[in-house]
Amino acid sequence: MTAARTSTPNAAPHAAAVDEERREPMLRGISQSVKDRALPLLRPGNTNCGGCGMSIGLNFLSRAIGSRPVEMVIPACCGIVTAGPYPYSAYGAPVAASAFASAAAVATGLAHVARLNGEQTRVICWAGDGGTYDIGMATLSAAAERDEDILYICYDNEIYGNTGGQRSSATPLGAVTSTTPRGKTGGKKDILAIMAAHRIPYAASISLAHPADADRKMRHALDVTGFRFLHILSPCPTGWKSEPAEGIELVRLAVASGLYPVIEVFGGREIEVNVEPSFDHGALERYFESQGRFRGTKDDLAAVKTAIAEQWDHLCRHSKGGVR
Ligand SMILES: Cc1ncc(C[n+]2csc(CCOP(=O)(O)OP(=O)(O)O)c2C)c(N)n1
Ligand code: SF4
Ligand SMILES: [Mg+2]
Repeated sequence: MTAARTSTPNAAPHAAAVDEERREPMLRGISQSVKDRALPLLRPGNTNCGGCGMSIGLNFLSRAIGSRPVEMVIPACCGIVTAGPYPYSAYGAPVAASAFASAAAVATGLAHVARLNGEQTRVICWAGDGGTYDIGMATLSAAAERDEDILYICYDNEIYGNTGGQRSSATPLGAVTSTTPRGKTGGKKDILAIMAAHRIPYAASISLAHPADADRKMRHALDVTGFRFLHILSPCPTGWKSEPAEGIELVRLAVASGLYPVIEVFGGREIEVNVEPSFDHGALERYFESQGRFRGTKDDLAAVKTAIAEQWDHLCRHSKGGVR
């Protein structure tokens, strides 16, 4: 558990501090303080690279959380390095650092303790694609199947970023990583479909290029009870070999080309498409050309287009038809 560091030197009056401790007894003296809640979730001093999509995602989440009390569980991804060294933390909320395999199980425990204490705390897992698609899948699937009252958010940079950029099962076709030096030969797992297949109350994909849609979904996911899953395509300039300033534009191109469907799934069955792509071939080309990880893999574009067409054929046949 990393302690939430207050950045103001003025100590709160003793009585108020004791009172606060009483309200969040399980966290003892390291509870989220009223002062912390007024600060953003991601505070200055964090270790994220410039242009990291995860930073943007955390800032979106911060706005959606507002004054709700939250606790976060973060496995061993870039997101836990973000906090900085113990006992300091760049997070404006209490964070439990978990092993990869147990993030959803740890979050389950925290959610049950909060309920037993009669607290309104919302428990959020914040995990990378390696921790979600691969290493944490067993406990994630189990928590979803039990419909635990947790919000699981996967920021997907499509690699094991923290350990030097190895491929994960979220790495897309053609991407060069440190373990796929000639480009990955297979495509991504469809994580949203996998999670929706657990018939959870809510699953959605978030586009960092569509802030209003993202905010609506994050607020909804924080409000609903039961297991909620959000997926964020998260540009990683370091691993994608892209310009730090172009992250949002890359997401916009991924959405416009149909590569990244922006959808939500209710109860595992009801699909709504939130942003209609233009299926512009130019957008797909620019998405690939702007990232060094796709350099020399242009031949894969035809295969990518086929995969996009197949996915949208499926989505159109199963969605309610309306685009918000
Ligand atoms: C069980 C286990 N296996 C491997 C590792 C080594 N490891 C640390 S971070 C990491 C990559 C994490 O990738 P991801 O979850 O996508 O997060 P990112 O670093 O990309 O933010 C790995 C493999 C570990 N800490 N624990
Ligand atoms: S390696 Fe990528 S995901 Fe990790 S902090 Fe840097 S930009 Fe963000
Ligand atoms: Mg990753």
